[in-house]
Amino acid sequence: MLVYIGLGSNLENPKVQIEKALSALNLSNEVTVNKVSSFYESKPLLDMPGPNYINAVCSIKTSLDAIDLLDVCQGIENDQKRVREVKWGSRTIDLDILLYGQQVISSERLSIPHPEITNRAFVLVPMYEIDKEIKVPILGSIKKLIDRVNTQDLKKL
Ligand code: PH2
Ligand code: MG
Ligand code: MG
Repeated sequence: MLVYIGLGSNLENPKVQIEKALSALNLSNEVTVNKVSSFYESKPLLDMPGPNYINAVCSIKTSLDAIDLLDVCQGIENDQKRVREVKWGSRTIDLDILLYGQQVISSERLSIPHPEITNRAFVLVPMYEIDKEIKVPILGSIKKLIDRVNTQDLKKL
């Protein structure tokens, strides 16, 4: 299965946090990191207080089902000492499963495609960078989605 994962961090050396998470993903059983986007910097959403974020997207190949992959992602978040306090608050690392093949999943723990995908330039732009032909189930082509967001405040590093 080809899966897209969004990575984000705004604490404790964000670039290193993202690098660490990418190696941890690649070292996980049944996960191979395929492509990795550039890193992008942006302000926290909704003018939340806190340092700027670094975001990136990777594609992986995996034989894990979506829930087992979520466990892997949350294990990595825990290993990198993520603390869950406020919703959308600052974090050392966030791993979001954006797309799981062309599957649509709506369960208590997982919503795929990731429900916020359409609003977030820091997700759409790196996705488009690694694969210009992505089709997001229900929502349409990555190209069409990108045309609808403001990409001006996103800085490619
Ligand atoms: N993630 C959030 C909240 N706000 N802002 C930016 N720029 N990048 C993020 O990854 C991000 C955010 C919660 O997941
Ligand atoms: Mg997130
Ligand atoms: Mg998350």
